[in-house]
Amino acid sequence: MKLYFAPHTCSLSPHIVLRELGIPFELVKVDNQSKRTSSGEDFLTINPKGYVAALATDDGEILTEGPAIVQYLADLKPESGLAPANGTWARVRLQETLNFITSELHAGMAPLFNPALPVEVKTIFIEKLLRRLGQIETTLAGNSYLQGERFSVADAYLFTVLSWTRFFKIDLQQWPSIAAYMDRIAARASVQAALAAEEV
Ligand SMILES: N[C@@H](CCC(=O)N[C@@H](CS)C(=O)NCC(=O)O)C(=O)O
Repeated sequence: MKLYFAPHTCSLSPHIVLRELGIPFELVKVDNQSKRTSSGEDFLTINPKGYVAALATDDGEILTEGPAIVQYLADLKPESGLAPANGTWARVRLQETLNFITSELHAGMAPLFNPALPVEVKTIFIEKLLRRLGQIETTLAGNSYLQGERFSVADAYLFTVLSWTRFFKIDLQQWPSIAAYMDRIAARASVQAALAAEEV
């Protein structure tokens, strides 16, 4: 199994999940500007969409799209509890949450990285993001993790995306439950190992 990643990006989420599961894998760094891997491969031949994360599975598939990758990985080891069984309401709720993170938070934040975005447009995106963070705060006020009292793949993804708020000077301390949650997730061995491995 190979995970194509770029530091400080959404590929951190499947990276954390791989470490949570204890599945052997190889990390392959991608330069998102040149679209070359660290060994000089043309990344566009691996993922023609040109973005991380991409997972090369042991049976020869290339899987892209973070929410699909983390669910595929969790299902390799159902006993991990990182995703509830398919066909249950708990799984549908997990998918609902992953979709919220990907479409409302991840896609809502992505334009803010564009230095050409006019400040008025940036303000509109930030205002919407702040409303969404308020909704996350409400969820986390009564739960240690997004799906209740158990860490799931959605937490790996939310942690990843919320860590970008530092680039936009959004102080997470204004939401006490989110701030405590970020500390809780950051303390996990999988997260610390993933962050350290991505800095090499
Ligand atoms: N829909 C994709 C989006 C992936 C994505 O936005 N990847 C970013 C990093 S967070 C990237 O590699 N961007 C480089 C590019 O689009 O050229 C997913 O959810 O996995």
